[in-house]
Amino acid sequence: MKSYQWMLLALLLTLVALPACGAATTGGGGQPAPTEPKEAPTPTEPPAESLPPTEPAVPTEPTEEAAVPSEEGTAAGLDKELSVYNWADYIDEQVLKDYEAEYGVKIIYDTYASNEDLLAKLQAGATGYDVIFPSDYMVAQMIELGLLAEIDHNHIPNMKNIGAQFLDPPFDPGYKHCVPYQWGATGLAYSKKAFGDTPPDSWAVLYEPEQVQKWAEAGGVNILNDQREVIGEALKYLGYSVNDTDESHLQEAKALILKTKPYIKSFNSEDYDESLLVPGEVVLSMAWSGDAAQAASKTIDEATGESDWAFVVPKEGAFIFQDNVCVTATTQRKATAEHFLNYLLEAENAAAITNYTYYASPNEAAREFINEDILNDPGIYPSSEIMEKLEYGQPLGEAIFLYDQIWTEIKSQ
Ligand code: N2P
Repeated sequence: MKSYQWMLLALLLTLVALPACGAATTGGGGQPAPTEPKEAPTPTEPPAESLPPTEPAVPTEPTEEAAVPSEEGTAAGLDKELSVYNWADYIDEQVLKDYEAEYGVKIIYDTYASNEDLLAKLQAGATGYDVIFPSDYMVAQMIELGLLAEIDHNHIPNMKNIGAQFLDPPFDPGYKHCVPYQWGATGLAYSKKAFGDTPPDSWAVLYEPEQVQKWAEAGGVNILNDQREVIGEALKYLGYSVNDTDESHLQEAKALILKTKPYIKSFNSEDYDESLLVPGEVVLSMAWSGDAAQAASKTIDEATGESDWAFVVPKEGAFIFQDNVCVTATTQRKATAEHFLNYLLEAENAAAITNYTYYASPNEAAREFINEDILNDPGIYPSSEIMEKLEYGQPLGEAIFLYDQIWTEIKSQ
């Protein structure tokens, strides 16, 4: 482990050792903090299974057998609540409601805008979350920081639904801590009306000041509120890797972003499709593939069948991401969390999620339930030619501090 990671780990261990009442007040986004059921206060470290059985009245983690619901579909052995922390606008909430209704488990749901926000929340001592959805590089980083629990695949038989090419990712070999959720790419969402005959094909529309100024004046420009994305795509535009850690390259990227920033209307990665793209509050946005496709699907002109929004991966390339569902190291409801992961991997549920979010699914068995127009959309399932230009994020090591510093400067100027 590198020195900065030891520092983070030490900080984390100090924070998770704080009393549960403090930790229960860390909910984000103005939403209620996830709380433990009253009769089961959050134990502090070490985990419940290694504590001496001092208080028989306090329910401990359900046993393996008890976690499996009976054939009548009762929720025998499952916890009363499960705290789920996901990206904004990244699930069909009906799937959550169905789970609650079917198993009697109340889902406490909260959302975040970026991997870095998720990490910051956990490192600030939020021990109440059971299930989280980090991307590839963040899974690797969280494993190294001890933030994820190992899961028992005997409890997740629906892994059989996952395509073979997704089963052994480099960021979590053998998927010991997570299961795959959805994947996508980053690119440009643009208004077809505004761009007309000359659709964008390069990050230059966002990173060259005179170009972004033009689109700012034509109706507004949004970029994702995500440091890896904004810095990474600038690096890509400059011909470097999205994972570059060379300080001079990062300074070049920063200079580029600072020059274009005055023309950026908003940094929004949470509800930009719904609040900016669909109502035409902007004409151009850095966007994740599914969000762009969602906006496109919601702006189809009934008369022409044409949508207002289109999506393109710029010719310089961009991020590709594999998002995952993982169990936190601090969970006290691991069996329920695994049960929920397994539920998300049921073919119909995975399909319902993709049919709602418009992100690509690694779930092979779900394909037959996914809408044809989604399966055939090259913005959602890119061609092999586009795939070659996409690059997965990697953990940045010590360069994380430089990225943080650059991001703070960008956001504060
Ligand atoms: C959906 C969030 C997509 C997750 N709004 C990007 N990794």
